[in-house]
Amino acid sequence: MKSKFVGCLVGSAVGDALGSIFEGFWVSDWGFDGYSGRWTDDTHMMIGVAESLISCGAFDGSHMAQTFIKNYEEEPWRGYASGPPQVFRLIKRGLAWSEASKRLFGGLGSYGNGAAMRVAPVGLLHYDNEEKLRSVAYAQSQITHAHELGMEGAAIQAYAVALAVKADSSSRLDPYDFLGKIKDFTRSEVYRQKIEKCLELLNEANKRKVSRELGNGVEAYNSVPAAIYSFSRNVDSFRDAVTYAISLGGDTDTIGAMTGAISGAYHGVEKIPEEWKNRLEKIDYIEKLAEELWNLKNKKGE
Ligand code: R7I
Ligand code: MG
Ligand code: MG
Repeated sequence: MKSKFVGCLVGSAVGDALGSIFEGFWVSDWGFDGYSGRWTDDTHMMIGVAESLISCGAFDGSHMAQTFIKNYEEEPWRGYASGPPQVFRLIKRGLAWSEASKRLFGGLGSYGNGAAMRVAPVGLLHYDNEEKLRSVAYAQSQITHAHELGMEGAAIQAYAVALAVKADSSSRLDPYDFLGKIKDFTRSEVYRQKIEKCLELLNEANKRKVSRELGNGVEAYNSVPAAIYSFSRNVDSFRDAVTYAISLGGDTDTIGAMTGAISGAYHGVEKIPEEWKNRLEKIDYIEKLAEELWNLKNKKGE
């Protein structure tokens, strides 16, 4: 199980670093020659989630918001979208962590995938408590993504990580069963329909059709389903799952990161290709955070 915790966070960072080579492009004829192991805001914020959970021993919204702000100010060049830095400025001006994000996008908050791309540590810490997982996934979203579709995307991604970490990878996971559980978990009609499409498309060979129907964009509902699908149709291999995810095009670093988190949680860190781990930026620190989450989980036993 510890190897699955480490595989989840390392897998997420690897997917981000690989996918960032292609972010925003339609990928048809491609390779990973440009891989440097450098990751983007997706991993930077996932690290922030893990750091805050470990340091507080549980979710603390104010502390997590301050952790995001500190990390952002140290390395603002990681490729952040426009929303989170605006929220950070509002919080620094004195708004509460739970209020600032509601000011964005006409008062509804963001439905970008920023809350889902970083949520993996929540899926690990609360893998065995569905309601706790849901409430903490929503709460960590609220710091930057108040829109219900942004929050729901994060909850579904956390739940997918939880299912993957619980599954025994020595007996093959049934993708229909996996997708069925996620469909039952979601409270959103938008996501329910997307997960139904994932089920329908499991044997679809045409990638353009897959990305057209599931989406591959920066909106949470256009990228979380694509990541869950990429894992589901490539259950047997971390390499295949992440490569497939990135080949869907669009928001490739984020779909890669979310697929990598689920697949890494399923297979464990040993199954992530060495050539991808070798060059991964700050892999020792990411592994340490995963081990600390593992220790926290066992200390709490909840
Ligand atoms: O969600 P967020 O952190 O962005 C994450 C993405 C990932 O691809 C990262 O790799 C990084 O590149 O950025 O940042 P937000 O700014 O909250 O949301 C991303 C984008 O989604 C916004 O800049 C908008 O273009 C769009 N968006 C919306 N558009 C209209 N109305 C998000 N919410 C809305 C909305 O309510
Ligand atoms: Mg990014
Ligand atoms: Mg992205």
